Amino acid sequence: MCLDQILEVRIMFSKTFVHNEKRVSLLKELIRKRGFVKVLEVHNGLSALIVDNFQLVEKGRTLSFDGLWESSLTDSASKGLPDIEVVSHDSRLDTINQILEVTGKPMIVDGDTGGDVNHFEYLVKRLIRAGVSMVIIEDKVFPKRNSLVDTKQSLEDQNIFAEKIRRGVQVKQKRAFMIVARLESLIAGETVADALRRAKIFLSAGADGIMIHSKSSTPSEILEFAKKYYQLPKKLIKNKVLVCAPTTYNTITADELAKAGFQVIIYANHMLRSAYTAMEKTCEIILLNDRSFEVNVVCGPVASLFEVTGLLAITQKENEQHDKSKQT
Ligand code: SPV
Ligand code: MG
Repeated sequence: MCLDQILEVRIMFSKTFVHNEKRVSLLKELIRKRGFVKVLEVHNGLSALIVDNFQLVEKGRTLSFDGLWESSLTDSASKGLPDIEVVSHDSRLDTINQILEVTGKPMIVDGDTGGDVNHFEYLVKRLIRAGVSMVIIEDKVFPKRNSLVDTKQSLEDQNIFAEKIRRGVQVKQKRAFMIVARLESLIAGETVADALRRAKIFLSAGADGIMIHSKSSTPSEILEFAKKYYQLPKKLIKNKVLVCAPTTYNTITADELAKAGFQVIIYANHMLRSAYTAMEKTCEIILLNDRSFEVNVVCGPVASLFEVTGLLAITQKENEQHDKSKQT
């Protein structure tokens, strides 16, 4: 789609309050209703407000993201730290709560390895209490390394990981909260067959779905996985969700991924990557020109920040109040 086809960009700053109990089940309801959901990465209150509010009206259709991805990579990077599980669950929950406080869309949390089984039980309870809809944990050894970095990746023992899933499922009971097992076989240089074998084990342990991850530049291996996944016994995959994060294989569209059977499509790091580039450009332009005039082209007006954070609405009310008191 090209930008000149876009008829209208709407930013709706409706801060609707969503009760946590209701919010947990929002994602499951959306998947049931729409068939698949598009989820974008957020890393703080502001990035989340943008994704939560952004709407495009194109050819009479309203386009928007369905949910928020709280990424370990971008949460860590926002704190100036590497994506190696060095950011504690407490610190992650600070970011998660910051985002949930100002938004209304369902959230998927990147739970890294989940820690050990006991840590994972606590994490599940804390995420449900916070209002999160889904946690995805990856079958790597703690402390994991980001999947896109060029290093040796160590897969967790399948039985240890299956036990982690089982214990998480016991804690969440029958709630709409989802626990998804992320397969890192392809990241670790293993085969699609290995990923499928692990998928069967983790689904049997009660996982609500599978995320197949890949850092290939083409979608062929995740498409092959999806095809074979849907040949697994029906009772194993009934009511389960299939998830992917098309970061490196990003020429495939969400529609094409949905047709291949993916119900959750995660754009995993794009809000922070684009902000990073804009911020570097800002440093460059101010230094080169010895003033900030030239940087206006990459900076939005401060009024955008006033509006998105609710300051405009507050001053409007205050001004109305002031006018009323002047009249009386
Ligand atoms: C993240 O966003 O932190 C992820 C996806 O886990 S990836 O960076 O591809 O590992
Ligand atoms: Mg991560």
